[in-house]
Amino acid sequence: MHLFGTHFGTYEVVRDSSGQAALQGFGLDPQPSPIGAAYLDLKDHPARVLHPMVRKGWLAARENPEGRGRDRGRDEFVRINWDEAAGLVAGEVGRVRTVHGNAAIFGGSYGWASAGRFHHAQGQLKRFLNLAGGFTSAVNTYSFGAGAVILPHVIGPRFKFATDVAPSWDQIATHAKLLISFGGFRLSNAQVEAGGTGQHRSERGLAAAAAAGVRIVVVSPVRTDVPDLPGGTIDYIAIRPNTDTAMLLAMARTLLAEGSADRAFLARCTVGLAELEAYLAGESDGVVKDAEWAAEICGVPAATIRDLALAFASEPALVNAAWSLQRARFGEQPYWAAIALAAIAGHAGRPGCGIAFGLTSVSTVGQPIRRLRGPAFDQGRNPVASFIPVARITELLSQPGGTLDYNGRRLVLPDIRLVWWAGGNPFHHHQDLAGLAEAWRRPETVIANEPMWTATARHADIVLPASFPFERDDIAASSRDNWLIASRQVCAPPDEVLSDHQIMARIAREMGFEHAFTEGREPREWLRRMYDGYRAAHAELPDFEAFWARGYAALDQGQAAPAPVTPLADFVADPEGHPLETPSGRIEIASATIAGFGYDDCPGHPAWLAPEEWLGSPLAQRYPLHLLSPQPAHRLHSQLELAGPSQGAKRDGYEVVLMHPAEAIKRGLRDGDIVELFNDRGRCLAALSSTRDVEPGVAVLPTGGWYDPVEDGGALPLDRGGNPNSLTSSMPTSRLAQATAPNSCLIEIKRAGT
Ligand SMILES: Nc1nc2c(c(=O)[nH]1)N[C@H]1C(S)=C(S)[C@@H](COP(=O)(O)OP(=O)(O)OC[C@H]3O[C@@H](n4cnc5c(=O)[nH]c(N)nc54)[C@H](O)[C@@H]3O)O[C@H]1N2
Ligand SMILES: Nc1nc2c(c(=O)[nH]1)N[C@H]1C(S)=C(S)[C@@H](COP(=O)(O)OP(=O)(O)OC[C@H]3O[C@@H](n4cnc5c(=O)[nH]c(N)nc54)[C@H](O)[C@@H]3O)O[C@H]1N2
Ligand SMILES: [Mo]
Repeated sequence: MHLFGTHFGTYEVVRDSSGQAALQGFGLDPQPSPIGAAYLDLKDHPARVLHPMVRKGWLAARENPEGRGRDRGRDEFVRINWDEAAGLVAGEVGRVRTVHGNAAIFGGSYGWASAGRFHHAQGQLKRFLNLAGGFTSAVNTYSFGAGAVILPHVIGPRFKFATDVAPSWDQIATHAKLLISFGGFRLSNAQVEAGGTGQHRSERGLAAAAAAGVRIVVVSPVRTDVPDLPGGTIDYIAIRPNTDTAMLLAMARTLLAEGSADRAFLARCTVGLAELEAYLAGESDGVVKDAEWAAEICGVPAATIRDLALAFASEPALVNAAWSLQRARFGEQPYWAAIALAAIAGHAGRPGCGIAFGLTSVSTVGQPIRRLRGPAFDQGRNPVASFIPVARITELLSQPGGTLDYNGRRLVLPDIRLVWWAGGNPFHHHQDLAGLAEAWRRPETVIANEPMWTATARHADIVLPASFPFERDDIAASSRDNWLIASRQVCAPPDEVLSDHQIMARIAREMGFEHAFTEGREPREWLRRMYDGYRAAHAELPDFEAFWARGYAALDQGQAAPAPVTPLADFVADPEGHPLETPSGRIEIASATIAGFGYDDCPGHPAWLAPEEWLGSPLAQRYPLHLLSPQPAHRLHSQLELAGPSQGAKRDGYEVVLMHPAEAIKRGLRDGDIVELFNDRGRCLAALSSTRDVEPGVAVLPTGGWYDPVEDGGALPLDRGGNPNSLTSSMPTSRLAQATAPNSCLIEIKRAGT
């Protein structure tokens, strides 16, 4: 079977009588996504990068690195050939490492690139840079940056990733009676998994739980986070954005104060209850964190909070929080508070109960699949120790020699002279893009491997044309999915377009280490080697030839039912025999380690801290709308933005912002108006959809619109592409995780051109 693996899942390649290829959903996938089928729309798109290109101003200042970045992002490019490109790039890498040292090269290069594990752009770049002496790197993700730092403190490093925390859907359907989800279930997100999937099963898992009689309650500022499910109803509770921690704490306080806490469980499995209980009782600040207190903050009636808390404690129950909650200021807190609540109710570690983070945020959370180590391409070892938490890129570029607190350490920021990005789009994904653009002009050279003229490519000096995933052979796989896909080339790339592997090999040749980079292997041999390495741990898999001919392989296929998953079960059954990997060996409701860091933005137990930007802050007088920027339903971040589904979802060519009709009327706006969203950081355009799906005071603009700033005489540039990061703040979640916090952002909206 001829298959193509993408982050949206797997597609069958079909051809018409003239040989023209098209993609259709994989026959074994019960619910293929229509979005990934549009990949081939990009094949001949005019926005493709077809040749190596170099920025004019950079070339003119070639001999003088100082100030060379001044016009970066505003300049024109000229075409060069691959020999020239390889010479320029090798020359710069050589110069920078000799003059400034390898730490002056930033190769953190965050981004989703392709689902294929061999041609994954970052892996290729990092292997190359490691062989060249190393680079300053980045840790953690934009997706789960706060979660991945707080969870190891609270439940141990084994539970750093959301896929390892959630009970499986089958267990939830069988054992839970109540599922409360903060941030709900935005099902369009479950189409996606890094590395792809053979079978989409999340929506079915949720529907089966509802059909089995699990009562589901969604707490969210957006009604569409309640999906339409055949055979089940889901209750909706409207909440003010960023106030979930207050509600969770008030639920905890209710149980503790009203005799509904599972004290025996708490004594056996947790530490730190006394600190949290004292805080909730107001011993330190005189404020009792009860339901009435939270109601003022969240806009949820006190009786609703109290009733939900008591229901949660009285039956087998599970609390879920979407990943979006931790992509907000103090995003560590709602996760910590949710764990505390599940522990206070005594649910943690019980089958189908306890906690989950991101059921439906991506497709693998809640899947009953054993943890796998996907086939991996060897990146080598990075001898350079300097790194940033990934979302501190603006600080890194603008504050050489500065320091950054992070998870109990103090990092010193190196002086970055060369930035190389492959497979990511920081001018889509980072917050406060005007701030990034300014910091981005400081380095002497920026190189980008890109298939398309994205905003990042336009902000580079040397642009190297990379092939699309459908233009090469690869193996698509994800570490929490049982499918391996033989992702085979659909068509050849244009003449001067190379895969990232070929690009890096070409430059390695120029620098004299091509053989170390390729080890003399052709890509097909690399695929075989990766597959064989994986098969060594999974002997039931067929050999490479059989896998390649068949098009896929699936572990655990043919079993009557995949093994159910109940995280923390061993621990709860025997806390002494199976301690957690936390300092106490137990669930840390309060953490002496975190308290010891002395961070006022992340105290030693879960706490309500008011963000600088939320509907209750003074700034809301001037900017009275809370902007949320969820994941786009019709594309993957900025990828596929120019393909059919994403273009079709626009109105009059603009991204669509959602706002409540009462807010539209207040501003004299009507559905379909082209509006300007603005605050002190930026301005962008979108078409207004006036809808009761969002609560008053909230505006929703998905991510991924291509950043396209123009100078129109206003104080700040105007982004015509409707990228919410023209407005968001790059303030971190806290000093603990230093993670991204785009969901704490206040704005105002007015008719465009007024
Ligand atoms: N406001 C706001 N901002 C956010 C978020 C939010 O919730 N709100 N979410 C954040 C999150 S969770 C994430 S994960 C990030 C995502 O941010 P990114 O991962 O940076 O977004 P993508 O658009 O997937 O960028 C991938 C880039 O790789 C290119 N590419 C694709 N295939 C290849 C290849 O084979 N080779 C090369 N060289 N390039 C390739 C694509 O053209 C694209 O430009 O965004 C973050 N930004
Ligand atoms: N189609 C598609 N799917 C994707 C992606 C994509 O680009 N396209 N990206 C993937 C990636 S990289 C990631 S990390 C995941 C992200 O998965 P999530 O982080 O879970 O997704 P979001 O869409 O950002 O947010 C989900 C919902 O949270 C709600 N929400 C936001 N803020 C708050 C709040 O303060 N309180 C409450 N109660 N609710 C809130 C919003 O209404 C939103 O609909 O999605 C993945 N799935
Ligand atoms: Mo993400």
